[in-house]
Amino acid sequence: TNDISVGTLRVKNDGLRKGYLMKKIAVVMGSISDWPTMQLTTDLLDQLKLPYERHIISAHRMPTQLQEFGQSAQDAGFGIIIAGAGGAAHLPGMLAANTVLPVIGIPIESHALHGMDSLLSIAQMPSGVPVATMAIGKAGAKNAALMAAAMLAITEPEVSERLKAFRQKQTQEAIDSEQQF
Ligand code: RP5
Repeated sequence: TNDISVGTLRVKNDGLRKGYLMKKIAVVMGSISDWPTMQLTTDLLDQLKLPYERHIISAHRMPTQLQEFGQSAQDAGFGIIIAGAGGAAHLPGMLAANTVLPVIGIPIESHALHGMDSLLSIAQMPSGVPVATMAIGKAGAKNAALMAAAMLAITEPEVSERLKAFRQKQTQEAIDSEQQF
């Protein structure tokens, strides 16, 4: 069946992986004021040993740079874009409009509307250009890293193992928390 061929192919590829370059993740934010949230994404990417670059690109203050980044992202070796923005958050959607790479959106928790504005701006993409939207704020920032890892894990067995170890540790910590309760 197809499943068996895919499994066999993965095993064979494992033997040929030396020197293979894993796709990078682009972590893009609309402003340096988003960094305290977006740092939770890069902390997890560090923990999972995933290659990434971080960039500040404002959709409304740097529209030309946004377009250039989106259009060159695939050739630059990126496989996934994680984009965080707040308010009328156009960054994830406009990056997605300029590339076919998967874009994971993080709605930053804004002051005025507590991130509901960011969430709706990112999640409610009209059909044709999707953005995989995470939760508002810190949970979304962490889950974006885990979602990117899960995407890479489709073809990267080591990443899959690291994700499984992360889940096991998390489960153990939840079990242990009862002892300290
Ligand atoms: C968005 O506007 C940014 O993503 C940020 O969340 C929000 C406010 O930006 P600053 O005015 O703090 O630079 O573009």
